[in-house]
Amino acid sequence: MNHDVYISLGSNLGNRKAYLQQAIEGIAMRVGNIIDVAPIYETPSWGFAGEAFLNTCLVCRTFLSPEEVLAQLLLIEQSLGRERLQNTKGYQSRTIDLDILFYDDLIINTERLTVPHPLLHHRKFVLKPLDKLNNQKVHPLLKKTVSELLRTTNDTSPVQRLSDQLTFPAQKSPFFHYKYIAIEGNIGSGKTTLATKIAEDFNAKLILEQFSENPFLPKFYENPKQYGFTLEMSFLTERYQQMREQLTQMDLFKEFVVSDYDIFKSLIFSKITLTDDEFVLYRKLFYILYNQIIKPDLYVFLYQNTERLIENIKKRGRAYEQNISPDYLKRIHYGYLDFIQKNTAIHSLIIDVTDLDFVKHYNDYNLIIEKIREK
Ligand code: PH2
Ligand code: MG
Ligand code: MG
Repeated sequence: MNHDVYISLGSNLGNRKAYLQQAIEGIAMRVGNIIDVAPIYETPSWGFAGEAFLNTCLVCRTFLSPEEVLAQLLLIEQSLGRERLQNTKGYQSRTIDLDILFYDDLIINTERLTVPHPLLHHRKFVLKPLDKLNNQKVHPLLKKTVSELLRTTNDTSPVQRLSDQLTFPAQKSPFFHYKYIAIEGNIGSGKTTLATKIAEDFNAKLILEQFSENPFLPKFYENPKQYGFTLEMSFLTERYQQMREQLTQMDLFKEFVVSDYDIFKSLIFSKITLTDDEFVLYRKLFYILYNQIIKPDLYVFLYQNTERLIENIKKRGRAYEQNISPDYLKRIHYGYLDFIQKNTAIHSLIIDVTDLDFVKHYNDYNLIIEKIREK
């Protein structure tokens, strides 16, 4: 499950803005995806005599429990040089302070953790940025919106908005633990569209299958028996060569890669298109090549029903595809499922896209991105 955690950030020692920025990077790495960050405010120290603070807050989507979030925030504070003096009463100046304000609408009262933050409504240095982030957020205990809390707080300190903004790294890659994602699916399931969109939005390297340049494909659809083996051989050679060229080990460390196929489809298709004898020979060669290739660390399979596949194939209107039979599509579908079930070493994610239109509807697209992120 995903949770929205609101976190307040404050610094009044050293390069305050740099500490806020580094804390954001830390939160993006260790806690979850940053949804939004408020502006920065300069605020007089509240509750003690000290240098002025820079304060802001952010909302972050996380899989961690509140306790786990707290543990991560403490680690980030430590790594940014936060010192907690023992045996001293009251507040101390600090390089960075990270506090949980809200965690969904949970109310928590343990020895280590009080959520919502118990002083939140008495602090303009919290309410002011929070109001910019989400003024309609309702305090689960006080049952008032942030906007009301800001209007009625008894804190009169002069908080001053700065013009500088913090940058947030969230959209760089939501898939930061994956280096290579293959998008797979039947003919017409939308894999190329999805892979292209992901590559654009998240600045990934895109590898697209060069099927359109395969001169055997139109011939094959007209005469499958005669051209099956030639077609499969030519696909395999092309795919192998492309993967060898594009998926060098170097790339894998530099950036994340998304492709609209995985080379295993060669075996899935040829099992259907070749005679038994041909297939045995083909499979031998296939594994020799397959073993030399870097495998995706996430295999996303788009499940689409046969009727919509045929609709999509009609829509894109490649002449040679128009006579593809429902039966052929069904056999390919089961070929894929069989592969996913048997190859347990593959980290796969099946996404049912039958009711989704990720081209037209941004929400549908986001749903797919969320599923990949969760995985
Ligand atoms: N944090 C405190 C105490 N006082 N005052 C300001 N202006 N900003 C803070 O973040 C802050 C404070 C305890 O955490
Ligand atoms: Mg605090
Ligand atoms: Mg604190």
